[in-house]
Amino acid sequence: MGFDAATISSIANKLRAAVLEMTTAAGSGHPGGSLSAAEIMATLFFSGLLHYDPNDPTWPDRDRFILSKGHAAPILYATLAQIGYLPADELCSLRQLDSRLQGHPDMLRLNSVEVSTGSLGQGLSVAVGMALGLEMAGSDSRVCVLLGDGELQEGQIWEAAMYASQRHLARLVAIVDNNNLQIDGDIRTICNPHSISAKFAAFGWQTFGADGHDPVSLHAALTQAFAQDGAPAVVIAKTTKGKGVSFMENDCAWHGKAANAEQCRQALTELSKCDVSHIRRSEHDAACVTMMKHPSGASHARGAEQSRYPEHQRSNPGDIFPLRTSEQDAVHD
Ligand SMILES: Cc1ncc(C[n+]2csc(CCOP(=O)(O)OP(=O)(O)O)c2C)c(N)n1
Ligand SMILES: [Mg+2]
Repeated sequence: MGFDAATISSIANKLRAAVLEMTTAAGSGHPGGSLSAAEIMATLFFSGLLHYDPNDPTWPDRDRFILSKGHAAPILYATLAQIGYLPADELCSLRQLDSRLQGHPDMLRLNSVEVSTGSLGQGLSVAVGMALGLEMAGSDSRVCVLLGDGELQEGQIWEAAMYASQRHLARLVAIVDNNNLQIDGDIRTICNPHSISAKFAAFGWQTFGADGHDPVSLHAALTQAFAQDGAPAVVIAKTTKGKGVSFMENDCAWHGKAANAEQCRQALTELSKCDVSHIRRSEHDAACVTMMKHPSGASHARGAEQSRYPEHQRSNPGDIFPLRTSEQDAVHD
């Protein structure tokens, strides 16, 4: 799997469409910070940067990914479905009682989730421990962790950052989704973490900047970060919260609120210019998601821990949604 910017943009928008549909179907969830991370996730997972086995999420030599901003679970689940670790139609079960796809990632329900997250600030500490453990075991695996910029207000982040450089954890790479919004406003007016790169540099990290919606920029920064020797690295990706949906962009009202069916239709149309006529209303006024139904018609068992979804029932990479879009640019740090 090599890097191709157009493919990454296309996959990012498929992931966005999945985020919108699953949160609308659930009637709740976190679209804003999921949409801002779409290119980050697509570039990490679908350009050959992260090493993993699409047939085995527990492959011992895999690189580890931790979604420290666990409220963005929808973009993680969409990515896992795109890899083939989840059947696409399971995405419809987001936030349902006994679903494997809880509102925040649960490693006890889903073996492709490395760490349960949702309590902000903890993911980097877990990543540091994981990177140290892997190094001590003689492993070459990397540990990547995605942080929110509001999350950087947690003191635990900086304890972990300090210890990572103390231990020269060069195979640890953090990415900050720098959308400049948190749950209830602009990070700069609530508790300003800027300059993010100067802070990480002061803690002994190698720092890189990227336009978080430009796969070329992201891929270049991540490649440099992955090549670091002797120190952990952070990529500060400038993004727009709600990216790709005009009425969600830069509006923290969409941090933790799902679109209704009509808004979802509009969003999908904006995203893809694709035919959304096959998205139908459910009884609950949710946009449910015929295009997420798996071609095999196979259903998934809810509630029980499942092993890896059988290969013959998986959708092919690039198959989740018939979407395509071009993307523009981003903002700040
Ligand atoms: C320890 C903790 N405090 C508060 C929350 C509630 N909360 C969930 S998301 C969020 C804002 C996060 O902002 P940011 O990290 O910038 O995320 P993004 O903009 O990427 O969605 C808050 C305060 C939480 N999940 N954990
Ligand atoms: Mg933010």
